[in-house]
Amino acid sequence: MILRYDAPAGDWESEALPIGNGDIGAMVFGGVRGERVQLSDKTLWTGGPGAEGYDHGNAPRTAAIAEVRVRLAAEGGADPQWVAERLGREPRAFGDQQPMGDLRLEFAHTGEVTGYRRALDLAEGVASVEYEVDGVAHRREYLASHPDGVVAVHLTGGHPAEVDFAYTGAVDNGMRRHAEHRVVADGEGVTVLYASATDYAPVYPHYRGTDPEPRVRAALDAAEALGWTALRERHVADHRALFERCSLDIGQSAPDVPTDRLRAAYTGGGSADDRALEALHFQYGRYLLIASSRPGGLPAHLQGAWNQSPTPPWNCDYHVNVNTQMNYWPALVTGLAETAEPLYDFIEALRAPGRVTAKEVFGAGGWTSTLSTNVFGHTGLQDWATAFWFPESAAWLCRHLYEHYLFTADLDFLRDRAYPAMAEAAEFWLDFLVEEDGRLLVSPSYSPEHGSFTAGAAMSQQIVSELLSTTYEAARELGDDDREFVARLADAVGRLDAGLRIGSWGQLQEWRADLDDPAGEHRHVSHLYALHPGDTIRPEATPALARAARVTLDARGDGGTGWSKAWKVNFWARLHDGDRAHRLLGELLRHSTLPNLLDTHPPFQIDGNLGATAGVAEMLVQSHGGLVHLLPALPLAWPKGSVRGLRVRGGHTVDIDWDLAAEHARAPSVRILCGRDGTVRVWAEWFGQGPGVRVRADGAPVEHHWDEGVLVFQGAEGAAYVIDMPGARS
Ligand code: FUC
Repeated sequence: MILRYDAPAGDWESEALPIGNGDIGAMVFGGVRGERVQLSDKTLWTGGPGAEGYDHGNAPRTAAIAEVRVRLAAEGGADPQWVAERLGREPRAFGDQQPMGDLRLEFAHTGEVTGYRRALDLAEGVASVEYEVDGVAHRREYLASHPDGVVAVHLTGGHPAEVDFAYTGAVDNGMRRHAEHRVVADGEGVTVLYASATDYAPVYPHYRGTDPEPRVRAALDAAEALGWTALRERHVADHRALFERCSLDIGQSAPDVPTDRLRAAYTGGGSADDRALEALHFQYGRYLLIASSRPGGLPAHLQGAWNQSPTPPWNCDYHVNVNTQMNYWPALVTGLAETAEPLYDFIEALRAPGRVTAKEVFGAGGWTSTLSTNVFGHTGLQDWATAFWFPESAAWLCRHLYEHYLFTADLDFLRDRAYPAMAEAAEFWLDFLVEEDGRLLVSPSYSPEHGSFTAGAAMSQQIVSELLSTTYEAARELGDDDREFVARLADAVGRLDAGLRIGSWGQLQEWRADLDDPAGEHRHVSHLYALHPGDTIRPEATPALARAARVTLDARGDGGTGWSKAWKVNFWARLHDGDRAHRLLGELLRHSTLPNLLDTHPPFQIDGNLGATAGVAEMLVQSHGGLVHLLPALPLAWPKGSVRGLRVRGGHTVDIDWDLAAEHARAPSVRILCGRDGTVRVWAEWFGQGPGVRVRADGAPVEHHWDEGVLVFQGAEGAAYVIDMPGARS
């Protein structure tokens, strides 16, 4: 699990290698005579309180909303420009995420350089550079430590002639920032330590905390006292504890070519080198999430934790009409629940400003947010006509809180963290939905970035349905004694249009009216939300809708930008079409992946990396409707393999070994480690194949029964159950 190259990086976006400790992101170039380590700190932003005119995007719109609703009801639609003129508002002091600066190391090498190698070890979380020059072997290692809050570069073979740090980001809001480096000599070399912080705090309305300078000093003092060896050991232990929870073997072997060539030679045809790239890319997604999202910090933004520009694409913000959510799709299923903590804190922090937006902009209770947000609670309006309107984003974010509960079965989390945010987001919709022909609709509604404005676009209805019904389920589970609220929820769930319609050419409709263009190839396929990340459409439970989803996906095609292809991997996996999911993964790797394996929209966006990692997990295990579904979308290109440590809803961990070409026992062998006591229901296609599915724990048979082809047994927390079919034949 190593990315490696035989030349230094020239280009930041496509070649430099990312390391990060959640807060600080560093891009390593690996230059020989001049090394550049480009640094950013996720909390450093322009805009927000302290900058001229910041108002969270709030402006009264209730009268204008009423006007738009009347037009939508009368005419069935409205032009985005016309709506934006009434409802939009140019953002004021939204701000940009800022780079912190560059650490530059100069070396007095003169001779010819030989044996150059630049690498990133995903399992250790350490980047390295080695080469020989002037008869001396040089080696540098680079890490960003979460436990010790520093970036460290360790050099052996020769001291840098000069080490320098220069700020590159600028702030307009009075935010205090501090970054400092220190050069420490030790027995075997030199260590350059670096730390940064700002006085940002995620607290409405001021978003300011304590002086950063003492925190930076303290981190550097502590790291210096530890010394390189201990610092490295602590970092690797911390990183490995997360990284090693999940492993994937699809028959890859470490190829003997640099990663950029491996990617360039990738065909998607299932060769051993192709599989090596696929497995590496899967783990790279997990690596990137660990490096860009750690407890106590901000969530991963559009570029994770990495940014070199004072005016980055889309402000390096939190787009919550798909991108931020996609960043967290792999977290739970691949055993990285901790990396989602920043998202949960972020959602929590959006409630206070989101409450003001709900009231002032929409004239409703509860809380909401729109298209995208910054770190200062910009939950209000923007003016990009074909995207700005997306009040469903808060509800979509809440899905992540409820999913955390489903995956961990942690009732305290549901009570204390998920439910309060969900219930308050639900309150917004109970106030804001409109009634038409006895059905409750979202109006105005805009299918993300595709439109046009209508009432009741499919995605809007699907998201709000999901929020209201999961909130209702949670209310019942927790015994919420606010009877009036629970009754309002139940009533709304019953009257809400579900946003699931099959249209004239067999497609799943994107809008309430049958307006879909069979030739349209728009990258957003938002109306399949109910297929993924939602779970209302399931081939076994709703076959007609699943067929319609397939028709829609076929029409939209296999193209799109990076994140769009990553989403399609997930869609096809949910349709149980492993070969098609694999084909989309291939599209992503061939056309939307840079030499350093970062996803490109273009430009670089981290969502495609993280979305694809989630998609591969979806190909191997799914868990809906109280079932663990094994290998739901295994492609022919992966006939033999194993996966360890995938998590499923219910709190269990799943390991699978498969070898579909084996003469005997073609059926995979599965191990389920139970996270809690209770009934475990398991389904796999091969169960129907032959005699004698066995379930054993500690080698002893476990009592089980069959319920319409589903294997059912009682699991005990902490016990491991092995399921196999020794009698199976090809
Ligand atoms: C959404 C997408 C765009 C881009 C932006 C950051 O608006 O539709 O393609 O990814 O986010």
